[in-house]
Amino acid sequence: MFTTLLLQAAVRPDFFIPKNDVVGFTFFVSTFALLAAAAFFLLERNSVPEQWRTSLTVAGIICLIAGVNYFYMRGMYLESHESPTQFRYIDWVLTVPMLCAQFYLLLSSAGAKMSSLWVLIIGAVWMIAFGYLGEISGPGQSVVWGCISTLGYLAVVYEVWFGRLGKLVDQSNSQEVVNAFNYLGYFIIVGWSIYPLGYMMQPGNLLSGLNFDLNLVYNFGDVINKVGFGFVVYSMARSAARRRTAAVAAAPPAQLATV
Ligand SMILES: *C/C=C(C)/C=C/C=C(C)/C=C/C1=C(C)CCCC1(C)C
Repeated sequence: MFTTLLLQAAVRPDFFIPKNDVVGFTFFVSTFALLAAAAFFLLERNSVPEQWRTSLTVAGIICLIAGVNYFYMRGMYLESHESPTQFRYIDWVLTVPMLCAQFYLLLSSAGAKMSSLWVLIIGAVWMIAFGYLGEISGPGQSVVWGCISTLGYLAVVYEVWFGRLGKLVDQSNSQEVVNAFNYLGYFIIVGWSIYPLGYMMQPGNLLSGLNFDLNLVYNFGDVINKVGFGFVVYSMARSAARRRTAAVAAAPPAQLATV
């Protein structure tokens, strides 16, 4: 495997990133950031309380899928300098529903319903499917598809902040679950809004005048959101573990069973 990589590097000039290719460089950096994060979350899995492990595994797999996908996107981009649109949307259609599942996993022991998970997944798939149509439809139509896509985005935001999930988290008695849920909720409002900005930089769309490569925006957004989501889960899980240790140390033996 490694020798094949070295051989490829030797015979294929496009394997190297030309100087001044900023976009190519962000494909490269994103690949390694995502793969490193995947390794970290998966290796740390057993260092957090049991209740958080599935969430951490899911975070690791999200980064792994995206990291492998970025490896291919990087290659395609360096060879053709075209946007690897199909690859990107295939990645999103897998990983965004998995990011949505993180909300459900956090609250599943508190009684979250499968139907909430379906609202999130259908909203996310809707958003991505119509966004894809907008990216392949050519200038002139991408604004309309973008608006239709945004309805799916709003459905996800609504379900998390104002729908059943948002109400359920108010009743949770774990400070870490509440914090994790709120941070992830901010990620979908602030972090995810990076993507429509990138989308609007397409020719014929609202921000095309900026003359900015949308890949730069998407590459940045993917690392922030995928690694960020995992990091929120990881740090809240660690804080739950610390609080538990402190409680065990402070409690007289007879109370241990209730900690
Ligand atoms: C890891 C990948 C993530 C979190 C991707 C998220 C993608 C979006 C939030 C995309 C949103 C879009 C709109 C809201 C309208 C225009 C089309 C999209 C698909 C770029």
